[in-house]
Amino acid sequence: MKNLKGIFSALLVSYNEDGSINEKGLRQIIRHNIDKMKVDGLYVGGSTGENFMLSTEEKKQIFRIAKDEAKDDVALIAQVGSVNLHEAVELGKYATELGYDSLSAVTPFYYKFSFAEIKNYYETIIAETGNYMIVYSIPFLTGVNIGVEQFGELYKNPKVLGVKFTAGDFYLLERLKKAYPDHLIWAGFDEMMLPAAALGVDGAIGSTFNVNGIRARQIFDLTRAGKLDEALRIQHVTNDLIEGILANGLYLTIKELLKLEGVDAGYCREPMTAKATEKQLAVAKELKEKFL
Ligand code: MN9
Repeated sequence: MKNLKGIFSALLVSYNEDGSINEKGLRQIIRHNIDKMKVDGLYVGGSTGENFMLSTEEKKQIFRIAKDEAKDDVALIAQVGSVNLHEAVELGKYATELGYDSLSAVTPFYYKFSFAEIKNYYETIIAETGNYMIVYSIPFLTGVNIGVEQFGELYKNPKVLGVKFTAGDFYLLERLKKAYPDHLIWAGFDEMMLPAAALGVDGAIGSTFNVNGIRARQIFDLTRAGKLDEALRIQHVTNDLIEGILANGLYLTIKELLKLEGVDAGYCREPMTAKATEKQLAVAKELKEKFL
């Protein structure tokens, strides 16, 4: 298995204006991440890929294109989680056959599933695919909170490598690192990378690395090396950029920034607003000039 530590872009997907996948654009985004942002890997099919608005076939198409373009250049994680467990298993088998280094699955959302149900969901995907699993915990979107002991329950399965931790609960993060030092944690909020790295996370998975991957690596490495002043200086610049991106529309703005870098990042997928307004384009240009 490839090394799964380090800096992973949560891969953006290029869509045409009608919402269909723009394969050429997607390939360009992948190349940009590997060749220019120098990421260690790609997290495919996550929130940033606008995955939860896609059909099963479209999700497979993206896994296929990403593997075909990235080949063995970087590590690949396939997010296959779905409220439809049958779909998650089908996608998990598909990505495993394609050669993805690990699967990841969002905690099942919408219904208030019990922990026993959540555990069964992960056990089923692992048993059916035989691949590794990274729990994708993102309570602010799913409403699902998993505690320290519950993580321990999930970690009893040796295939569970760790968690993509998209939360600002640094007490929980620290308790997890202490309780399960052999399990990996990937930080999920780019704007909080420094404190997460200070607490010993093993890597980070983020949307903004598609355009800000070089600074992200600097923050991570400097923090791990104990050079906190320097790391904080770069986190400040990064967060000025992220603040601008969030205020202007998250994925849409990152796509416009990529376009200004010559990457055909396309449109967003409805129900998200597909196309940037003139005002949003102007803000993206300002951000590009200031930060990229
Ligand atoms: O995968 C991303 N989470 C979401 C992680 O997009 C929901 C993050 O990279 C954030 O986009 C980023 C901005 O808040 O930290």
